[in-house]
Amino acid sequence: MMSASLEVLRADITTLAVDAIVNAANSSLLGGGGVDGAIHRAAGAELLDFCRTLGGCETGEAKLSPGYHLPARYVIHTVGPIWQGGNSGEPEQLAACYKNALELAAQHDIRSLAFPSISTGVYHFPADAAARIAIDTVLTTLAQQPAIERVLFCCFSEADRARYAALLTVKDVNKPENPQ
Ligand code: AR6
Repeated sequence: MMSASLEVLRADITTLAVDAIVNAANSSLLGGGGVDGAIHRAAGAELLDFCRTLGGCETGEAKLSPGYHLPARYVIHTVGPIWQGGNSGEPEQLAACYKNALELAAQHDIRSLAFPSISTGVYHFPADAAARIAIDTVLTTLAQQPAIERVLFCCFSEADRARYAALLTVKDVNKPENPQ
């Protein structure tokens, strides 16, 4: 039985004091725009220096770094798929991002983490489909990872926050184990 709490909030992910924040990076892991750029700016130049040692990251995989100047202790870098119409494995690759990030977290005793809406910005994955994959994959993976206590879906827009909130309410995920 899953005992973790799933929460939705609208925030800049770089401000969150969780064990790890997840970065929607690109395969170079050498920074970019969007949430990736914000994380590198807030973490400081040490993050880029460390990422140079990681040798990049395949789509759907995840790699760990320290958080440096962030309030979060770690950053989990993952690379979402670029949307190409949906028939090129994008849904499975996006699910792999969430699954691999959570499994990497569990291996490093990370108990609380925050995800951005991976691939829904520059990579153009449709936001509703992406949110459903994010929630379903987190629920499925957490059932195998009882040490993870708290997962935050960190939305940047009010529309995205409302979308996640509606999907989580339908699933009733925080009841009855975690009445709020
Ligand atoms: N906090 C939380 N969410 C954010 C923030 C923030 N500070 N900034 C943006 N978002 P994107 P992708 C949201 O484009 O689609 C980069 O250049 C944003 O509104 O950051 O996976 C990488 O280097 C959207 O909902 O990532 C890659 O090249 C979500 O984060 C490429 O973009 C993801 O948007 C990856 O594209």
